[in-house]
Amino acid sequence: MVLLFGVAVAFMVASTASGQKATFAKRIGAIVVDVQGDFTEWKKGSLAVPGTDRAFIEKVTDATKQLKKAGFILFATQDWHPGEHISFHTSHPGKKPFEVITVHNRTQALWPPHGVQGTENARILVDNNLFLAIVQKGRDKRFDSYSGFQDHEGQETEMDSILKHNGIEKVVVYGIATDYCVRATAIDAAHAGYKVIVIEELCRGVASDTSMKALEEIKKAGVIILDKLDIDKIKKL
Ligand code: VGL
Ligand code: ZN
Repeated sequence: MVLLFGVAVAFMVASTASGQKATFAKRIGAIVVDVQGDFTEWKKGSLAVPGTDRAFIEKVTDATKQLKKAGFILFATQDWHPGEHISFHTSHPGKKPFEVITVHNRTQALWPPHGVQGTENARILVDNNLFLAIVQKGRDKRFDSYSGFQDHEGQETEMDSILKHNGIEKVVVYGIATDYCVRATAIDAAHAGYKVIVIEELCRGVASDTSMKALEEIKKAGVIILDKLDIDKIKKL
C-alpha cells in the first residue's frame, strides 16, 4: 500500500502505547547542504567553489527530484549570516579573505562575505518547494556554523528534532562544501546516531587537499561514501 505511493522503504513493526502492533514505513531523509548562489561559479558567488557551474547545480537538482520521487524526505541547509558575521574578513579590519585567526580560543577561517541574509546569492538554487524544511545556520553573528546540526559553540539547530519527528534514521547528505559544511553536517549526523550516506559526485569542495582529508574524516565517523547516487543501494543499506 505504502509502496504504491512511492515511499522509499523498509518496514518496521512497533508497538503503540495501547500494545497494538502498527506498521510504519521507515522513511529515508536527505540533507542538501548550502546549494546557494554565493558558493557557485554559476552565480559568480563571492565564495564560489570550484566545479559548481550550472551543469553541476542541474545535476544536484535532478538527483534531488529523483530522491523526492522515490519517497525520500528532503531537507536543506542554508548559510544565513548577518552582515557583520564573525566569519567575514570584513568584520576584522586589516584581515584578508582566507586568513585564519583565533577567536573565542578557536581557529576561525575568514571568508569573503557570503550567505548574507536576504541577498540574491543567499537563495537556495534547488526548488525550495521540494524541501519539507530548510534549516538556516550561522544566524548568530558571534559564531560560525558549518554543521546543519549545531554552531561552533554547540548551540543546536532544529535539524535533529525535525529528523526525529519525521521518524528518519537514515540520511543522504550532499552539496557544498565537501571540506566545510558537508563534512561537519555528515559527521554530526553520524554522531547523532543516523546512518549517513554521502554522495561524492554531488559534492564540491573549496580545495582538493582539504576535501580529500574531509572525505577520510567523514568515513572514519562511520559514514558510507558512494561515488554516485544509487537509490536502490541506499534503500538496502
Ligand atoms: C561554508 C565556509 C563558510 C560551506 C559556509 O557552506 O561549506 N563554507 N560558510
Ligand atoms: Zn558561512
